[in-house]
Amino acid sequence: MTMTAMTMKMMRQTNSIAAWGLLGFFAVSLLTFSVDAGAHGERAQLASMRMRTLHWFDISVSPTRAKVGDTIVMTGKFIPSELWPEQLPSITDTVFLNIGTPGPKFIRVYSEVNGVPMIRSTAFEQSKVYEFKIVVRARIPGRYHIHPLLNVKDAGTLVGKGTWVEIEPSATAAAFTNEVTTLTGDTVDLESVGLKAVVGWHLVWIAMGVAFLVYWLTKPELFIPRYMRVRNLGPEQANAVITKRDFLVGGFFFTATMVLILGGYLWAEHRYPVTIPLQTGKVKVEGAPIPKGPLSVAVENANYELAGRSLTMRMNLTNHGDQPLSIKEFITANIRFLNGPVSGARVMEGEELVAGDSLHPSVSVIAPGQSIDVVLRAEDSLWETQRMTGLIYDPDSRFAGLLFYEDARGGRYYQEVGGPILPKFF
Ligand SMILES: [Cu+2]
Repeated sequence: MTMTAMTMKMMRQTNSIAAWGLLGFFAVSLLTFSVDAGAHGERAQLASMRMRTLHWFDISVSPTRAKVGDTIVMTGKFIPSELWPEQLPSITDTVFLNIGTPGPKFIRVYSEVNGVPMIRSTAFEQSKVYEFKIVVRARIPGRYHIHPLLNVKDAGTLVGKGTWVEIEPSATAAAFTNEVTTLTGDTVDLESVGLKAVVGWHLVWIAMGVAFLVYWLTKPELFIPRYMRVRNLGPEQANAVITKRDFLVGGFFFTATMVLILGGYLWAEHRYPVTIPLQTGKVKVEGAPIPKGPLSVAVENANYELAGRSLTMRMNLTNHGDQPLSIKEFITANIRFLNGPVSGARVMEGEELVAGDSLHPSVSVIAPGQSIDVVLRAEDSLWETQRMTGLIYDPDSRFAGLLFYEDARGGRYYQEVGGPILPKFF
């Protein structure tokens, strides 16, 4: 078998594998969408990535019912994990705070982290608390699942917990406007500014492209006959397949393209004489220390029980304070495991991924001065429905989460706990 034949065969095989893969992908997507039309991929992210990248908490969206043109505010906090996966580009490099919505259903009016406006990218430190605020205005009616998210350079998008928001048409049913005053003092509506130019240029380039294709595709000989002719004529005669007319038409398209680009540039310069480039620098934002309180935690080991849908952590807790500390909550991968009923916790109306009575510590209250071994079990079907079972396929099996506890005066503390994890199959 010659080299070419082998390659051809391999290509055919690769193609068929790719084709089957693609078919399978579509089938699975169809199935997924028909089963759960609401979700949009947040569960598809690796379990380990959801557990060990960002701990989002205290996320609140208000109001969750609004009209077109109304302002909606999302607030919350996050802590970049100390156990950030080694293979994932770090959040300490470049990151941008954003909001995840299904299409341009909102406009982002303002965003900040720890009081610093987040118009540009920034960098975050691991194990620091960051409090964010994102202000959006509703643009198109509908019911949307919106998430806070961080775009980490080279790592991709890491999403926080989603909230359903319902947007109704405005009372007057007037079209949505987004007016801003430019630095030169003009007031423009960003919904329509420059739209004619965008449409116009698209039409020009579509016309150019179609004309170019029509010329070449309507020639009597396409690729294979031309290839045969070149082969018959011999390589030194290959130029003969290009006629003088082909040459002229090619030259015309080349010149027209250059003239259009230059013309467009000059026209834009004339139309908008004062412009500044898009800003790309980074801003600096200080992280706040984690309010750990007087509790020190030493994780000994952890198991993930497949059948029991539970994570069991064994840890030594020492209370250095003068107040008893009671364990309240464990958050990982945006899932809240509460020690007690949902009614007793700070839960937002309609909040998702909250499992009441799902955190079972062997000891709930750590007395002042006490140092004790505690077995903490976080157990709920959410492990399964949120596809956290993928944890066991991780070549670097470790977990991380936030442990919340309170003192008798209502002081609220938390810290990150994490470490290696072993799956248990029976
Ligand atoms: Cu969502």
